[in-house]
Amino acid sequence: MIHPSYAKFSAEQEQLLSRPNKKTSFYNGIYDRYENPVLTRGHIPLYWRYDLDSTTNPYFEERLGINAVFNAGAIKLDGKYCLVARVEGNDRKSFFAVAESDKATEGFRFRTHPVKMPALADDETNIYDMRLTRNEDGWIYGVFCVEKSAGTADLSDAVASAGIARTKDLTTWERLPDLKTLRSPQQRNVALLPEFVDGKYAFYTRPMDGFIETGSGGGIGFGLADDITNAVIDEERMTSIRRYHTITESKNGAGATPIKTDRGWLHIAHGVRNTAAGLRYVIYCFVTDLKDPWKVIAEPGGYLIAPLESERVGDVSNVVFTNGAIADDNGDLYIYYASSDTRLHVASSTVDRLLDYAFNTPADALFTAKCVEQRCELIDRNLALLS
Ligand code: M1P
Repeated sequence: MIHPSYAKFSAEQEQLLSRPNKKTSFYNGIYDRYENPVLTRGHIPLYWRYDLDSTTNPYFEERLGINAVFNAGAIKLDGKYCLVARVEGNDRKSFFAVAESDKATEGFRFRTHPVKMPALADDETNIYDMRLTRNEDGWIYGVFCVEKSAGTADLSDAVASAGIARTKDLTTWERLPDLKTLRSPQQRNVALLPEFVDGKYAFYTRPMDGFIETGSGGGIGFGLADDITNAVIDEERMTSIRRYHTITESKNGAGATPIKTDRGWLHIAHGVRNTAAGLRYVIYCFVTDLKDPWKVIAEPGGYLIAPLESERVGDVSNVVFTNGAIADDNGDLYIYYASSDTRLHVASSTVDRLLDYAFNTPADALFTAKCVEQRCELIDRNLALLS
């Protein structure tokens, strides 16, 4: 018999799932923020968490709790906005789950089951942060982080690599061998380009010496693989690089799968700097050349999105992170970003607006004196206009 509490909690959840989402008063002319997150742990179906049977669960206790729902890959499929979210159980293990909606900013509901991603080995401890790419070979690819223990005395020492799987419907996945990067020991934040480059599969990578520290990894890399069923990258060329005293000083990484525009590949990535309060993650933007997609042709200084107000607090505070965005055919753009490794939000803009931002925002001048010159030039032009 179904526990009597189920009806009450189910009705409460329905209110959450069906609530409308409005733009906030936040303004910068570049994008809009929304009042509510689009996915939280409260969106997870009750039947994933509770044993609904009152005989086996008389106290209606949560049996398999969910800690957080965040970093989601995004794609439009059969007219629906689809998110492949990182769902983290109370046991700290992450898995993927598809939530979909007819609208980009509200109404997301999870499919009946999480993704049963085939594992390649018994020691794959954790998988997370999928980037979704509709590739010109006809498949939808998911590229994600696969984490294993390094097997050393330090239990937090782990090894990260880029897992690859493909699908047509986001439910059934064919797992392919992990990406091999011959010159980088570890990888995270890898994204596949929708188009071939020189007839090869093109990946944005993030070379890392260790699990947390990128070490000699200088930024976001780019490499080509002949065969997706045995993807091997030899040389990684640098694209957007880390720089001293910028938002990417500690590390950076590809975010949403790059979006093709008339002016270049639009990237919405993340940058990390260290502070006395720990790492601070922000989202930034750059554009690469259509023909030579490793060449950065525009990179505005500073961040596009930084953690704001309640976004600043969560399991890993002071973090915004994106691995999914959807550009509609009419040019509307939705950036799905998570805050503090806890919940998922949306920001809306248009491709044209972001390109205007990318090409017309001054690059980071790198030195205070030059940054002041940059600002005074803006002030003087405005004062002349105002006088
Ligand atoms: O905790 C913040 C983020 O840390 C990692 O990103 P990066 O590899 O750039 O440090 C990822 O684990 C990401 O999922 C997480 O949001």
